[in-house]
Amino acid sequence: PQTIYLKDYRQPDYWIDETHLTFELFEDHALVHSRLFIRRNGDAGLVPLVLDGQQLELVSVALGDQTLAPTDYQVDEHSLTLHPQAAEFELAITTRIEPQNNTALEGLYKSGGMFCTQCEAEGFRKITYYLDRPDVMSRFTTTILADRGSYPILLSNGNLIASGEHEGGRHWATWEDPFPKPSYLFALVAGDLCLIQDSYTTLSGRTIDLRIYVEPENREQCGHAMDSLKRSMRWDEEVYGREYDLDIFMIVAVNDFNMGAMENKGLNIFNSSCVLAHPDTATDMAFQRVESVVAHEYFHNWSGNRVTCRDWFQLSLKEGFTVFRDAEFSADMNSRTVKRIEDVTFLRANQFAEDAGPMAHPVRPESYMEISNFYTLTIYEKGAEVVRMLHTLLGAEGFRKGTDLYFERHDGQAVTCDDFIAALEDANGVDFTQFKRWYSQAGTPVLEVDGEFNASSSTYRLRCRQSCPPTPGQSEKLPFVIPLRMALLDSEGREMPLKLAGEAHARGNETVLAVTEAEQEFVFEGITEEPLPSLLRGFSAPVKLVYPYTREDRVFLAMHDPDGFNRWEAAQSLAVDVLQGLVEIHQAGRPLLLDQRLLEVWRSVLADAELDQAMVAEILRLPSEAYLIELARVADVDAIHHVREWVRRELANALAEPMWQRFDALGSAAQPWSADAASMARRSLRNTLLGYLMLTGSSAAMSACVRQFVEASNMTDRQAALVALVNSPDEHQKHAALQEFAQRWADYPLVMDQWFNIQASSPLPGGLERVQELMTHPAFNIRNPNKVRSLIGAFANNNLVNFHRKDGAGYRFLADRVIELNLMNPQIASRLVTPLTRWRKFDPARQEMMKVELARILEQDKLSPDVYEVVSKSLA
Ligand code: BAL
Ligand code: ZN
Repeated sequence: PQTIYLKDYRQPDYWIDETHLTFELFEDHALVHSRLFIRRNGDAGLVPLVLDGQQLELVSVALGDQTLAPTDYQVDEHSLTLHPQAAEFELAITTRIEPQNNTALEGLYKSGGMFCTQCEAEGFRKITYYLDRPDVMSRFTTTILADRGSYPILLSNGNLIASGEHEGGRHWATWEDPFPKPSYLFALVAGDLCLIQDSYTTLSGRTIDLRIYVEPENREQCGHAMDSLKRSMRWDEEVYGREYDLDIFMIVAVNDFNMGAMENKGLNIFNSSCVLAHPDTATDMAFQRVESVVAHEYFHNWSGNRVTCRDWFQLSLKEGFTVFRDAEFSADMNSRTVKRIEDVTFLRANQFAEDAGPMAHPVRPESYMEISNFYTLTIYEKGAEVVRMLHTLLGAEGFRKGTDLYFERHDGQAVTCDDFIAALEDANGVDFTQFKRWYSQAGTPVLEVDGEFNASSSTYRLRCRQSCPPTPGQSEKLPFVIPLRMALLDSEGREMPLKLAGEAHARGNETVLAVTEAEQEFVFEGITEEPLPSLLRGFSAPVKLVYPYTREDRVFLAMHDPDGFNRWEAAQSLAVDVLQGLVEIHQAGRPLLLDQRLLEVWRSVLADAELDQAMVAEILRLPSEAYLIELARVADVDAIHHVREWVRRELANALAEPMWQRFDALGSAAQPWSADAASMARRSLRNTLLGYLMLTGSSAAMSACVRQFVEASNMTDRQAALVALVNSPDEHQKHAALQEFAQRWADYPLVMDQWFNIQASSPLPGGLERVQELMTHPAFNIRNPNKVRSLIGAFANNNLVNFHRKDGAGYRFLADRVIELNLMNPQIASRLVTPLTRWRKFDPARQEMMKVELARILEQDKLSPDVYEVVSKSLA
């Protein structure tokens, strides 16, 4: 495959002002008729028109009123080239496609009995020949013609302007979208769907028709998505001044979908896992995911659709910004601190690993082979961190001034990350030239800090040193702008007033320092006792902070830091330090002994009745194996797993009594379910405690767990009990619970996804054999991405001891699945291969086995560009 470079960007030779599409849908094919009104760009002279197109059968082409002969144009695997003479003309093309055979789920395909589309990034070219690039924005009118019995619902972007009957039991509908848009935002749905309808009145008084379409059996599971949508609409009006623009907003849930959801103009198409939520079938985590994905896609209407990307290198322009927006929305709807903890935990375990791996790339990449491979944690999550830093540096008000200007200046345009920054700069009179290195330099910066107290001058000197490890194609990095939110704590844990030497004004008790140099000092005045710094509060920059805290310091911060996030961070880092120390002891073959300080912090948090219950749960959870692997230079998976499990058991045994007390005080899983944050927090803490108590092996814990499994009023509690049973040594209880669960929920694919996931993630021995057997289960289907993720993905990403088993069978299994999926669904295949690409993290024997599997994949005939890019780069 070819490499595409940002530096080669140039405007298209032609624009498409209007796009008129007619889809004739049949069971064994579809005909797509397009009529395009095309205009040459500027006075480029006579240039060929090269339209993108893949896997299309070209039926006819007409330029103006003249049908072209095959000698008038050239067709190859990727394009159709024409030679128009006029500067403005009408082009009519008919293509034939086979949606029922489209297993890649890109373009027009069938999911169950319905037709649907996924066009981002380059799926539209699998529907018809087109200038399939985001800077070509066109007004779309779409007519769909299909059998009325099988496809009573016909949807596309914009407003329904006409519909009617057709011969042979068929019917048609025409939709018109008044907003020019790139082809990646095109959508079509045809199916037998039921409608859940509501309405929303905007701040300016317009009434919007809100519609969620799902398969009839899912009708009862849409209330939460609808509520989330209305809350998102209100929030975007209040926080960003953005109102919805069409009169109708539709969401359609489909079962087979490569991503979470897609923000097509006025017609969002969702993976059913991100729409459906009912307390009987969905966990609290699923409820929160639905809320955040609904919000994310809705927010794209402005950050993505009204203002879109000039080219795919700018993907984070819309994705990073929109993830930041949805994270702030979720923080406002739920607990801000807990949301931040969850996001930071995810970022550090996963995006940091990406930044340290062979696919590391800047937030604005400079090249790619297959753009689908760049829907990454770096573009999304790190991109959101970059926007968050801008928000931190400008303050909420300054940031809002900047986004107002951005939306006003660029409405209806396809723009770049530089345009976004320029709007923030211009609205605030600041210069972000250096800051922009966050867009161009890959890798996770390391921020080393130390402090020196001088009693005689009453000063405290904070020394900062930043560096960034080399990443592919970037050996040297220039200093970043790192916003360092911090405070200084006295011996009672109180924040000290901050005044920097050389500054006229004091900065209050908390401040944001801008670290801009490779080495930089900040001197605080009027400091009369040795302080303990509370650094990088709220994770104010996506960096690795290194400060020479002792374990006592961490204990102190975990108990006393007034900042909730940093209290959690101190407890986590204490646990990391303890776990890393024990891994070394275990490797040396010496007996393990638990640092009592960790125990005391856990005991005190457990007894803290003031602390939000969700926070207690977050603090009690130990750092994940994935995070410990990310932190290790050479990760000893077996030792990490052994030590972490040992510490969990030690904590459970030592704290069993207070854990029981707290557990009992939190009520029962049988009590009626409620969606509010306090109830979710209660369930979260109760289930964290249940997990610990089950490790004691006591019969009391087992009966509490079994009772919870049987009596739970909701899926969160039932599933937590199932996880604990599946991971317990009691084979009888485990099998009984698994069987009961599978029988009860056999008709609920999303619940069965959880059933697969729980078993695939269980670290007990024999994990690979379990997964292989589950692949033959009737509910498993390798063509369904949710099933692949919940069984194969969960095994390779969450079940690290089993995946990395010493004989390499886990690697071989994953490579076989990647090969199986390579042609069937290249996007899913290329995502699935990620764990193998991290081979550099492991011991030489495992490295070798992982590389052998990667090489075996690379040798396959007909490797998709998606898989080729990831595998070849990881071996380079
Ligand atoms: N644009 C792809 C799906 C999403 O990020 O919303
Ligand atoms: Zn998005």
